[in-house]
Order: sequence, then structure tokens, then C-alpha cells
Amino acid sequence: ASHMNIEEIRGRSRVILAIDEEEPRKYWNVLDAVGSSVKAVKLGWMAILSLGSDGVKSLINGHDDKYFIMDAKMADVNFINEKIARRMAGLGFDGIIMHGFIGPSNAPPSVMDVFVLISMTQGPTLYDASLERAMDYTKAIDRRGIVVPGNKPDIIRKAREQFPSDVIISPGIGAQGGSIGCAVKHGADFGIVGRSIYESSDPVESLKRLERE
Ligand code: U5P
Repeated sequence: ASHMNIEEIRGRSRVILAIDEEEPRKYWNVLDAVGSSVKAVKLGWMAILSLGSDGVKSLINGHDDKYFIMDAKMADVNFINEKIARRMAGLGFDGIIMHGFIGPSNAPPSVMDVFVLISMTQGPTLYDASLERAMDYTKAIDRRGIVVPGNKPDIIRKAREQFPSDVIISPGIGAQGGSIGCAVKHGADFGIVGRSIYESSDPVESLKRLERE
């Protein structure tokens, strides 16, 4: 858990590092390699499966300068989402990602920052068939920000118009074709970058290249 909130981090870095590795030690290795230049990290089900929940807790505890987001992509009913969110907060996560289509009545209570996914990097999905409705559902959810595809600039621009004060975080940078410069220009606050950094032979150089954009 970070002492900085996500808006403060935004002033220092525009990259959220995603790690989805099989091997437990790689999580530590990548974070060692990038050091303090990375301020925010997104973990998901691969991290829970590889490290176990105690391992994730240790990883977060061992990097208390960073803001950690759990990409749970929650899409269950409210009392289950609430239990999961409380457990994730207990592991040290600062934020959690949920699907927007489940609506406000199924959203978890704000034990931590909630980011609502309203469109995906790969598809088409039902979100694309009904982006306006997805946005309406999302507006009714108590949240810190939204997740919008970094490889679809038009959707980022529409989302920024509709969500002027949300923190917009955008995956799909690098390996899935998106560019961080383009995503930020269209209104994203952060680009989420996974393989282009953690599979790079020089993760620090790859990170610097993205930050220069
Ligand atoms: N992610 C997507 N697309 C979405 C939502 C989330 O790729 O629509 C997540 C993946 O789960 C992964 C990261 O953690 O963003 C993208 O990884 P990479 O393509 O940068 O390796």
C-alpha cells in the first residue's frame, strides 16, 4: 500500500506496471529491476495463483512505496464482491477493478479505490454494442476511476468527455498495439503496461522509453 494516492502518483509517472507471470520469483525480480521508477503496479489472478495470497501480501509489504491495484474484474453479486474486496484490502491492495455491467447494486463497498471496466482491449464484446449504456451504469457506481482500452483512442476520448474527473487507466499499451503517448493525448491518466516491460531484456530502458512518450 502506498502513502501516495493515485492522483499524487499521476504527477510523477504515467505508467502502471502489470505483472502476469507464472513464476513466483519473477514478480520480485521485475520489481527489483524497475525499482523506484515504478510507482503503481497492477496484479491479477495470475499473481494470486502463482504467489498465493500470502505471497502477494509479502510482495506488497516488501514494496510499500508502491500503489497496488488488484485486477479482479469482479462480476459477482454484491455480498461476494464485498467479501473479496475486504480480503484484497487485507492483502494490502490500494485499488480493485470490477466489471461495469454488474451495476451499482453489485459494486463492493469503498474499502479501497474502485476502478470500473467499461470496455476491453480485445473484442468485440457486449460493451462495444452498448458503450453508452455501460457508461450510464458506471456513472452510478461509487468509484475512483475507470478502465478503458489504451489501444482504442476513440473510446478513450469518449470516456474522458463523459468522465471528466475520473482517473482513467488504460491497458493494451505495447504488446496489444496501444501507444502511451496516444492514450494520454486522448485523455488517459495512466497506461497499463505488462509484457512490454516484464518480458523485456531491459525493463528499465523499456519503461523509460514509455515515459518519454
Ligand atoms: N487487461 C487487458 N485488456 C482489458 C482489460 C485488462 O489487457 O481489456 C489487462 C490484462 O489482464 C493484462 C494487461 O494484465 O491488462 C495487459 O497486459 P500486456 O498486454 O501489456 O502484457
